[in-house]
Amino acid sequence: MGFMAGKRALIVGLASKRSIAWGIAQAFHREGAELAFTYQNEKLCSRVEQMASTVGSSLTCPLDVAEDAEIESAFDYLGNHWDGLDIVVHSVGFAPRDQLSGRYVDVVSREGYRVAHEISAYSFAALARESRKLMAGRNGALLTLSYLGAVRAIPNYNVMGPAKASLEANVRFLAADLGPEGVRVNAISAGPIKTLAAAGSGGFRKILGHVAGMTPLRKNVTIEDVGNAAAFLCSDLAAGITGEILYVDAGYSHVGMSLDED
Ligand code: NAD
Ligand code: 0WE
Repeated sequence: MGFMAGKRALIVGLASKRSIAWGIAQAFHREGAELAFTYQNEKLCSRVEQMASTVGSSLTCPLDVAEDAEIESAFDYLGNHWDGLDIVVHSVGFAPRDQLSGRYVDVVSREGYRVAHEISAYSFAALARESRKLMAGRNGALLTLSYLGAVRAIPNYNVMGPAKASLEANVRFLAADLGPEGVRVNAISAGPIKTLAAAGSGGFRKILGHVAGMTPLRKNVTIEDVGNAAAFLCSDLAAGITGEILYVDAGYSHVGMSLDED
């Protein structure tokens, strides 16, 4: 029996088989959890339904985290099918494309800043708030995905850096608030992975090569690596861990220099 048997999890942020959310879904399924998924818009509906079915799930509903009403109706939908919920995974990040290339000081705008923070950081707190009723009285866990740009200045990541810093602060504040209710709140800070959200291919290949040469494990992490760490953090194996930012980055964040890069 898997170490997540009997757990019910909602996964927000599945877009393709390369999504980090997909690595998480597969690990959760392997460990015996029951799954539900949301999709951002109708364009993604059939793809998400199809992927859900391969991990034994027929629970899917729309959720654009920019819309309060959609957040509420997603949890209403779940409440109509499940009598409780143990896990919410937030694997959502977005800034307007014009924010993600060029010098931060040149491209940052009021609107870009607002959207990045609303979609990438506020939405985690909003999901936490709306999930409370269904998660009451269980050993619940909330998980989000961050990136090193929260704590280091990384070229072109720009306003997503401040947004991830805000997301990580959300982890600590939510952990403090929800701990007494038995809900743990953590983040995984993942190394770069080539997903749809991983910016235009050329530049990203360079990042992947740099990281693989520099990092203690001399590799890039995979969605499977992140999925396995996520399964641990959201299971009772991690009952003593909350408010944590767990780096799943092959050790990159711990080194300052490598003498045999590339
Ligand atoms: P992805 O493109 O597969 O997933 C991003 C998801 O965000 C998509 O499913 C998209 O539908 C969803 N999304 C965007 N705006 C939304 C909205 N308004 N409402 C609902 N959903 C919305 O890419 P990914 O790399 O799997 O990204 C998942 C998370 O992992 C993000 O938070 C990202 O910042 C983080 N992350 C990614 C990497 C990486 O290198 N790929 C590294 C560290 C952290
Ligand atoms: O968090 C991310 C990706 C975030 C992201 C990506 C996009 C592309 C499409 C947010 N918003 C958008 N908006 C779009 O229109 N990562 C950690 C992956 C990533 O993105 C980078 C990186 C890394 C790593 C952008 C620049 C530099 C490095």
